[in-house]
Amino acid sequence: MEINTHNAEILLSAANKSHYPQDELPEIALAGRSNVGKSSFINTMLNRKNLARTSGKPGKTQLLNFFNIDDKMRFVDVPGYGYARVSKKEREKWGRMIEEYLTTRENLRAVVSLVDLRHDPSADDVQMYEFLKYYEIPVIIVATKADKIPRGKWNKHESAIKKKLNFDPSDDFILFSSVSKAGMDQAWDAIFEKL
Ligand SMILES: Nc1nc2c(ncn2[C@@H]2O[C@H](COP(=O)(O)OP(=O)(O)OP(=O)(O)O)[C@@H](O)[C@H]2O)c(=O)[nH]1
Ligand SMILES: [Mg+2]
Repeated sequence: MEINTHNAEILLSAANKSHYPQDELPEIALAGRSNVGKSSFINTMLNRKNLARTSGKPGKTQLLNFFNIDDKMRFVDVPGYGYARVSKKEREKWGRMIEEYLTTRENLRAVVSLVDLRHDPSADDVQMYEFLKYYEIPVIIVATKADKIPRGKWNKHESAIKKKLNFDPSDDFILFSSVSKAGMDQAWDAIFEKL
């Protein structure tokens, strides 16, 4: 399939199923802790500065944001988890929204699950990975902010993350940076493979 990845636009934002696009286009969802770099990942992959809005302020993305890519596929930016300053009620609302999408969406082909290369995965990161494995949703782990770690230490950090996640070696694991664009081609290869 030929996809012009530069031909991208925000399509719509949805809080629940009734607002999802109604067609058969394959979707790749982005999951990860608030501030891990999901929106930056989308911008980098699509070669755009601020298509998916990013900020230093965590909790910026609050709905499911669907991005149309060349009328052939979509990215779905999912609000981050683990942001401390949200109420229990908001957390529950978030949980229902993301669970509904991940467990019922037939268009979903894979989840790009982002973790921060600098740190051990959080309990929420581990839970997300276990959730995706449980529902047999194909997962691509992207360890982001690799530019903040010297290359000589990448392996050590990768091993620590894999261990903590109980990583399944049949899944993809990609070291990524939105600053240097390291891992971008590999990430596209992994995504195209899932479509
Ligand atoms: N150095 C570096 N900074 C990054 C990278 N990716 C993201 N950032 C920065 O991290 C901060 C958060 O990035 P976002 O892309 O907004 O994170 P998010 O996961 O979409 O956050 P929420 O929408 O709150 O869930 C921003 O200041 C980004 O510039 C990266 O690869 N390297
Ligand atoms: Mg975001």
